[in-house]
Amino acid sequence: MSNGREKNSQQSEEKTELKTGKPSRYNVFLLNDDYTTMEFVVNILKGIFGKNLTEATQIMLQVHKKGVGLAGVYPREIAETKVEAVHRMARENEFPLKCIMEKKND
Ligand code: TYC
Repeated sequence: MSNGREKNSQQSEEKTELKTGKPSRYNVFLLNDDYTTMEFVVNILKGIFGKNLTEATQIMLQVHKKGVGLAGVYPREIAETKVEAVHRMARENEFPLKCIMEKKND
């Protein structure tokens, strides 16, 4: 945990989870850029997000046309791991692909 704000948001998330009995879920989005290849994004969606070729192609094209697309919805720690995996794969392949996560409304 890197700062106070993150600690607070995690504490309030834990309180909500205790009250509702349900873990918070996070949307994980891929962002468009001009350099990452379509083939690489499809492979990320298949390999990291468990999509089949048809689903992966649809999501990749949504990102390419609209700028952003939903790759999956997960509990916080799994979402964090997915975001890191995308960034590590992108870095290793010298692509600028970005991936973000956003808490869903409880
Ligand atoms: N816009 C990229 C291209 O034309 C393809 C792309 C799609 C890149 C989705 C990133 O998340 C992304 N090669």
